Amino acid sequence: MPNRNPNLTRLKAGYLFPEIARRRREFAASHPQGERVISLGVGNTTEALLPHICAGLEAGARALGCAETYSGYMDEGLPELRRRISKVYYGGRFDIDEIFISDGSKCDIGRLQLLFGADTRVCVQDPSYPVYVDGSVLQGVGCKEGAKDGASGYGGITYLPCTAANGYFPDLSAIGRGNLVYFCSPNNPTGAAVTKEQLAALVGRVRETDSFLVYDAAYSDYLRDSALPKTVFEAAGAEYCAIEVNSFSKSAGFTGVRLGWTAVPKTVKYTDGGSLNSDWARIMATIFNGASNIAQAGGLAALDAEGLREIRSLTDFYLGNAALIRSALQKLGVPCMGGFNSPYIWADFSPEKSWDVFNRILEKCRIVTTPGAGFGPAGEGFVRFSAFGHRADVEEACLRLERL
Ligand code: PGU
Repeated sequence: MPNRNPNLTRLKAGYLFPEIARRRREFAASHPQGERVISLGVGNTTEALLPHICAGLEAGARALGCAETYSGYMDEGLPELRRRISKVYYGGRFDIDEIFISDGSKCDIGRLQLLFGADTRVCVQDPSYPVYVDGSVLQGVGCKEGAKDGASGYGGITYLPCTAANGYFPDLSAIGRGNLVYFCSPNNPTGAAVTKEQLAALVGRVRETDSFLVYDAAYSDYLRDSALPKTVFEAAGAEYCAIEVNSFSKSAGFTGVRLGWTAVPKTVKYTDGGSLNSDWARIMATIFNGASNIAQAGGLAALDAEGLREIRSLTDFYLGNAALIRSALQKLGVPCMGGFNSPYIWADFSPEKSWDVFNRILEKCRIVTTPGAGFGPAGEGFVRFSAFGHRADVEEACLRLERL
């Protein structure tokens, strides 16, 4: 038998969201009677697809049943979809071969680690979406250094604390030479969204240190404050140091349909002048065979005028949920971040430990949340509330929170 990949051994615990699902099942099994559990845990969309976008998917499926319009492998994606993404999200600045269609941004985040070797030092916002760290550890990042300090972090990873004390924007001087920097705005889990000035400073620091920036804009369609940047490419010079991942999951409700993209400008180069774009094309051609053509037909519908109106109304709905959760927590005197420009509310219960708060909310209110410690050391003491839920469930959850 071959040996187990040692990087798997280095992962500290199970992936966060299945662990939460496991605890929820355990709780339900030991409490068969009483109120049902409401999930405000994983950020999973709950509302039905809106009609125009759904019709796009249906048309995509029907086209496969007809000899004239049947299609098979699609490699990098439908040219028209790539053109539309460039137009809608980037003002048309990218050629279609700079937009790579994928089966979702999580999958791209996992794959893109192949671009950079295990010797790369990775910087992440702390707290942040756990895939940046877990994906890096799986690729061997930090394997030479070993664990940082037991419970609170990994070697090879620089944690950039984002807390109330620094306005949820990190100290950029911690980014060193040739680092790979992950940055997510609006942020999961804190809900913090960068300003234009902060983004310019971030891109400036990344360039000054010859680093790379992977910008995760999965929640950009939740931005309502028009002064806030919707993409990293609004910052001057980002086209030389950044790539952007994005998704239809949280905008069009495609969490189960699976469709996303990565924008990789041809102007982003390695230190030796090699092109990231051609390496990304090589990796995608080798280990990915294209997103579903049905999903891509849905994506095309999502990005025409009617589809964009539907995206707006769906994201408005979830933002409405976020406002309800935020005000219920504020009534209880719990300090909160997020909930505006973001579907997540980041609630401060410190000094109580995150998993203790998670258990207390589950037991007293029968609501599932996500413990902040699962997003990084600086998340300890917090829990994240997701605004993805049916309105009646969110209203019921808000009433139950009064029991805390
Ligand atoms: N990027 C960020 C910042 C995310 O929060 C998520 C989903 C993704 C990417 C993945 O999007 P896809 O395009 O659908 O692949 N985060 C959710 C779901 C949990 C998970 O493990 O992906 C969350 O609850 O944080």
